Amino acid sequence: GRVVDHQVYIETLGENATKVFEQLDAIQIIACGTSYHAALVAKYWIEHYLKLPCLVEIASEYRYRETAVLPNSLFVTISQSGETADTLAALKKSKDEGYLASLTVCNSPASSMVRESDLTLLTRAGAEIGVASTKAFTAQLVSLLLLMISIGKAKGMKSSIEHEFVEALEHLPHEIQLALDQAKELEKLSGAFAEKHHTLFLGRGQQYPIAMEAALKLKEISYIHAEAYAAGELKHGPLALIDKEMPTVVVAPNDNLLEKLKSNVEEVRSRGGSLFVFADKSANIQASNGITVFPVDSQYAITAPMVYTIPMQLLSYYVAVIKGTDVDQPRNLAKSVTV
Ligand code: F1P
Repeated sequence: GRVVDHQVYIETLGENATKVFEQLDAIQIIACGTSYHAALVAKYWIEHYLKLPCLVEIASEYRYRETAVLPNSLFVTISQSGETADTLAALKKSKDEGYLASLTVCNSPASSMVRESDLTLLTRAGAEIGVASTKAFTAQLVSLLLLMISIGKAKGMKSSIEHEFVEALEHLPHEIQLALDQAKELEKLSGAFAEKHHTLFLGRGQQYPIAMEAALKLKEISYIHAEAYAAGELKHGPLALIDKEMPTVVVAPNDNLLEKLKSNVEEVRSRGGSLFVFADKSANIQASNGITVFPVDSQYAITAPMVYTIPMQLLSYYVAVIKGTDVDQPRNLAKSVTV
């Protein structure tokens, strides 16, 4: 419930950061798993608000391929542990590739990635017990938003935009609490997923990576096959999967993509699929036969990804509880993948 002190966070980057930010013309972000999904949200923000090209790639591909670097690029790694072998190898590889500098967004101050990076932004999420990353993810998103503000300031971003983002961040603990208060309703909803073998998650814009993260959480802790698609991609293949055995979760954006998303909802409903739409109260999506609407309080578009993440994580949690899987220690997974 504490208010975000964005100055403190930005200062953890150190004095050299501003000089690098003034010079940069592009950003390359590398990460794995949940951290990769945080990177994808940052891409939407950085390209939308800063108009800077932002490339995002999973570390296990980047580290092994021939890469071409955009001029004046900043190389960013995101990692909860700071020890993930693929991300660390990508960071080491980047040193000979002509980047302006490297920056790690990391939870662990004593980690290898922090040691190997020119700049560090600590997420300060505290120790995470579960293997599946949860609070590290929302903390990464907050940190990446602060990073964007920091780069924006060095690039002459309007102070009115900065104030709007800081206001959204100050409001965030309250909105997260409201989302957590909905746990009981999510528990009730979870039964509809626990009895199925598959789930489809749909999102658009900055909520598309949130749909990807929701699918990953369901896979990781409840062992249910889940896939995420950008809603506009539905008609290019996944519509063929829709029937009454395939629940579809929609992470609705509260921005100008909402109208497009409503037509995607109709595409699923008219084919007999059952829909669970997580949407802002003002979105005006009507519950009906086949459509369950779950209201989410999210006043600011910029922080909506953090807010919508909470019901997604809780849903996976309650599905896992019904299925009796080990939520903290899922089979076959390790907290830190160091090989
Ligand atoms: C990346 C990651 C986590 C996931 C699991 C395996 O770790 O894919 O997102 O939850 O623990 O590793 P990291 O680089 O963010 O520490």
